[in-house]
Amino acid sequence: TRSSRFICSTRAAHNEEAAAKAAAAVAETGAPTIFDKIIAKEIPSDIVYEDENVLAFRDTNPQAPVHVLVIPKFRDGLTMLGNAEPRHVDVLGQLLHASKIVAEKEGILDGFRVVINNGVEACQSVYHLHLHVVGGRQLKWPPG
Ligand code: TR5
Repeated sequence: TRSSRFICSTRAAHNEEAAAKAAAAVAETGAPTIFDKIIAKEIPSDIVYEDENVLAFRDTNPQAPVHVLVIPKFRDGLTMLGNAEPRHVDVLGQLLHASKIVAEKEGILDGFRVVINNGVEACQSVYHLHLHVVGGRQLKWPPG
């Protein structure tokens, strides 16, 4: 296995392999994720923006002063960007546009980053497509 599996989480090393396998399995099956409960408002979240198709809420483990997740309300097979199909083009555009609205609302239009982690090797941990909108500090490049 690649060392990247060891840097995605703070879990003990002996759990890493199992965690990676579980994540990959969820990506395959499309099992419900924690984001379904956030969308259903069964779990509270700090919502920044919402419309018919998109929900944006603050990440509970922020990596910058502003760190908001933008997700489709209807996953429709979009566990990850790598599963995108032509039918998803509209919602993909809506997610990007919502990211701009979030940046505007948060006052970071002068400098922000939109990130999609796709798959185990990119440290994706929730298999419901989400865009990270990050900013509010000087961001470094390249990312890790
Ligand atoms: O690693 P990827 O790209 O999959 O990003 C998943 C993100 O979801 C991480 O940045 C987590 O910090 C974030 N996350 C995980 C949970 C959660 C959350 N953000 C808001 N609220 C959350 N709840 C209630 N539960 C989580 N497990």
